[in-house]
Amino acid sequence: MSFPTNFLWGGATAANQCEGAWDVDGKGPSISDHSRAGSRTASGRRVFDLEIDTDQYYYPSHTAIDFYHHYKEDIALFAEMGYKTYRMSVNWTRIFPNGDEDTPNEAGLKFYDDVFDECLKYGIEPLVTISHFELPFHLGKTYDGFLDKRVIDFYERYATTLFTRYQHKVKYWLTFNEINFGTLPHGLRINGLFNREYTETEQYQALHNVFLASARAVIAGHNINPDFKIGCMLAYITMYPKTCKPADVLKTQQMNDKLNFFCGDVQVKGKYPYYMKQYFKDHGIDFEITEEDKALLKAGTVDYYTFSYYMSTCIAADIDNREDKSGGNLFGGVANEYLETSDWGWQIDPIGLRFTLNQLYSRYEVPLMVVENGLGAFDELNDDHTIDDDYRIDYFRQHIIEMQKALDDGVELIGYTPWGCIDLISAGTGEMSKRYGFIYVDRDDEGNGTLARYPKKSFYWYKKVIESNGTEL
Ligand code: BGP
Repeated sequence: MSFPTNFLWGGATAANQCEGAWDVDGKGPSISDHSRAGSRTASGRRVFDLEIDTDQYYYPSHTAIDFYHHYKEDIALFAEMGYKTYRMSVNWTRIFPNGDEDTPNEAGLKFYDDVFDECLKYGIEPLVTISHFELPFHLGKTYDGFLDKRVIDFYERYATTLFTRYQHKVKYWLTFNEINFGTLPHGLRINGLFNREYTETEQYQALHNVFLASARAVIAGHNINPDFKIGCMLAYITMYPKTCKPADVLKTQQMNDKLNFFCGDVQVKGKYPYYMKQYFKDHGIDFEITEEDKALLKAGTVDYYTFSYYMSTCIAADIDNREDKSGGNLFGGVANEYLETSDWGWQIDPIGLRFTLNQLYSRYEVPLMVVENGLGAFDELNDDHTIDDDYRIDYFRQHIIEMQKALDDGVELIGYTPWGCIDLISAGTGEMSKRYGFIYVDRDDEGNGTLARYPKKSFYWYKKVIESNGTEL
């Protein structure tokens, strides 16, 4: 079987990692604008630090690749590749600079009108993430983010503003990027928890409020335009038992439930799963879930499920999987001897994508979309401005073959938007040199460079893939 004729081939970015222009046209600071590429760790990797008590804003995200002023050129290149869809995010702080204003910033709204018009001019369907690591800094600093229920109202107002304004331009929406990331200690900032230490109860209370915000947005969106397709988005890190020891298998199931399935279960099935209720009991986690909340979660379930897929990991019963990160990822886990890793230690596992697509479809039976997948690598710019990224082509080829097989398995997969389709700032490290794109951007980790865009070898390869609807790989 080949890819369906209306398959949504495209690419993905996020505002905070590409737009730059952090304070232009009335934009306020987001949590990303308070982040900077930090010091290098012992392994040579950078970590992304959050600076709370300073007015100093840092490269990279405040300038990034200046998509704000290059969007026409960039979208023209996406169109040249034949994109059917472009996944992007709206920067909350362009629309509500502090997050708690009564009225939106017209200049911010106008910018996205222009971006969407540019996409539609080429027949590219925008796929919009409403919140992708761009929480207004003020909401974190003053309210402790989603820990405060008023922030649910602010989010709903923001989402409703977008739905109303763009109802004739955008059909596909995602409420929160990688919502499950907010359950990890280093992910708390995305929900605005960064002023102090927070108890586990508070962390789950904040996440609960994010679920409620998402559900309210789904309901509001469908009221404004019943044709809207509103989805969830999770970071999915496929987990295998390290060995066939039953204890390893059981541990894998437990970690998988908590880290991969939990948020999707709430957003697709509309209720908390039994294993989390038990986890809360066992750990003395006690926050209020009212009858009204339960009804809201039920009424605000998503239309489709999307996820990022970069790697798999292995879980063992007798070690602290969260501490051991030899599997190369943020969820923890140990190395898989059968897999190779990227330059950043992420385990490359195309077959794991087929496995995951089947796992998710059998659980949810809603349309699926892979909205992030890709290889962060060091690219070399040749003298003639070409880039021979055969390793990236190889990575995508293998993943697309497995998606094809998942379609053959009967999975309803409706789209594929590789991550960082144009080089941008890494969310995890703040580096520019961790490049994912089909398009090279002349800019380095220190912010030097002309910002010129150069198609890589993979650009022409992906164009052919889309043209042939996935048959020429
Ligand atoms: C996901 C995020 C993206 C993106 C990607 C790659 O977690 O949704 O924003 O950045 O991962 O990660 P990194 O940039 O750390 O390589």
